[in-house]
Amino acid sequence: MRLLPDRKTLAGQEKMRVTLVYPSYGIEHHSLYFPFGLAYVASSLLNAGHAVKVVDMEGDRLSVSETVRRTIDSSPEIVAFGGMVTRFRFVRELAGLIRSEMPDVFMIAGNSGVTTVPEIYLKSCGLDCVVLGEGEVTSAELVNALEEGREWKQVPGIAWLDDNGLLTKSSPREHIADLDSLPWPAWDLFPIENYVSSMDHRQKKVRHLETLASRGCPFNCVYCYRIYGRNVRRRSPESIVTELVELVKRYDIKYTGFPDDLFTSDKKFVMETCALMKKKLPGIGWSCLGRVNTVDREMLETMKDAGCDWISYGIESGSDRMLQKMKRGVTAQQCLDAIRLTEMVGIHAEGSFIIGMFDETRDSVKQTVEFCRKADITAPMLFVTPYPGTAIFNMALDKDLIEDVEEFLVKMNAADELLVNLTDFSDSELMELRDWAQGTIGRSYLFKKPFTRIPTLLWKHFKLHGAKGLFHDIRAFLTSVFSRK
Ligand code: B12
Ligand code: SF4
Repeated sequence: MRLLPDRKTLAGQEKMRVTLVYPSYGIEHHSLYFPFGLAYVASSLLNAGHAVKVVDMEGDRLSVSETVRRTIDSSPEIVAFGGMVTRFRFVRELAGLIRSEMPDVFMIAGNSGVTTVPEIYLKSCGLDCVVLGEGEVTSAELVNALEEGREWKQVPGIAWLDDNGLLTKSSPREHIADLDSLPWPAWDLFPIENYVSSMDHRQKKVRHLETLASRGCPFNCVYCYRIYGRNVRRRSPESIVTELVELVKRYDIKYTGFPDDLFTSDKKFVMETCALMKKKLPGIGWSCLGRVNTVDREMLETMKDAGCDWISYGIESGSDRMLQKMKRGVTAQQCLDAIRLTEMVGIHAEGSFIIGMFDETRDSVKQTVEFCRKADITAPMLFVTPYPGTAIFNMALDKDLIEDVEEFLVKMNAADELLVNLTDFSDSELMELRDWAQGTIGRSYLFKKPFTRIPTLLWKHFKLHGAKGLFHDIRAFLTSVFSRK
């Protein structure tokens, strides 16, 4: 095992030089997603008096070698990686290259992936330690301990490999009780203009930047991992809106949103936040993630009135049996009612769907297709993927469905590929079923209002992919129409 360098050499300096590295999303895409987690960690380190730099592979669209070069050029004493679990392969590659150039640099990482499979990150990426869970307080205490030459292993909320290569954890870190006490994310350390001016998640070109209003979700869906736990902590509406007003002032944003686990988990909170948004942020549109059993007409009307024009609901399946398997705690009828209600008050309702849960059958997939027809929505249908930390990850491990977890992490991307088959179908059967379901949902949506929806879709694709992409899309579309099963 590699011996850690003598950390005492880091002691006695005024500030630690920390370089935060944000790995790439991994696939070609038109939107850029601001790394709130890393930006919160950055502001917390700045507050603690450290010299923080950011190398943003995603935001600056850097190659691996350019990311490594910029990291080394920033002459860091500590390199800290962020990015969600799907970016593991980049962390591994970048960490290896940086380590070979800077053998003594102290390397850490944090995020939901690291928190759920710390041993793999530590071993494969050669990290000195990882930060588990919420990173703001832990990272500041860790860097302070390094700066002062204190025993960093006593900092709560971290994990490392002992001399025998065994995973060792310090005492757990308590959740941050008062989210209002956190400094705002350090937006300006990142190439913020690239994020603000990129397409938003609706594929619209509007100046946008989101803000985090709450952490945690009280529900228990088996395919979901909640780094912030079930106990929901919310910022005060004043704190949220003050930050948004600042974003409008600084970056001239016209659109925002809340990438919380679940923005609509509490009606009173939503109503109060909306009231303040309406007063202080006239003309600013926004979107959020919702759950069908947490919204009602009064709440949706208030949201609409405060600028909300888009809500994404995790519907996942049109089969009550599958919804129960997923421990969704809602029925397909509730999903349908919420989508109709949302559209009725004038907010666009988006649904997300997954295919390939344990015990999925042709019938359950047909029910999902039928659900989309009734709800008159279309959405990408992703394969159920057992992300680390979820109940289905443990079930998949118990059934020996994931042979090599590290390889699984390396292959992860945006769940449009089948990585682990949890069903009784063969891989090819499941992929065919997905293509059939996706095609049928798309066609039934387009042909319901062909004169408006088909040109809108073509225009959107032309904007996204240019003429060549458009031609490719039309060909794929015609092929799917003429090969109906
Ligand atoms: C917004 C979001 C997205 C955005 C992109 C966000 C981004 N910047 O990359 C979009 C919509 C594109 C997206 C896509 C996907 N996402 Co997503 N996403 C989220 C969501 C809702 C919010 C993320 C966020 O900003 N959180 C707020 C910040 C403050 O929290 P944080 O990032 O966790 O950071 C804290 C700690 O993790 C830690 N930390 C983070 N980084 C670092 C770095 C250091 C150095 C340290 C010390 C600490 C630290 O400290 C931070 C502050 O406390 C989370 C759920 C959630 N609420 O976290 C899911 C989540 C991260 N996504 C998830 C998944 C599965 C996906 C997809 C694979 C979905 C899919 N099926 O396609 C894709 C992956 C795409 C890809 N190729 O990477 C899972 C990850 C599961 C797991 N086990 O890791 C989550 C947790 C959702 C869930 N509940 O299951 N996602
Ligand atoms: S999928 Fe949504 S509602 Fe279910 S546990 Fe995760 S965040 Fe909560």
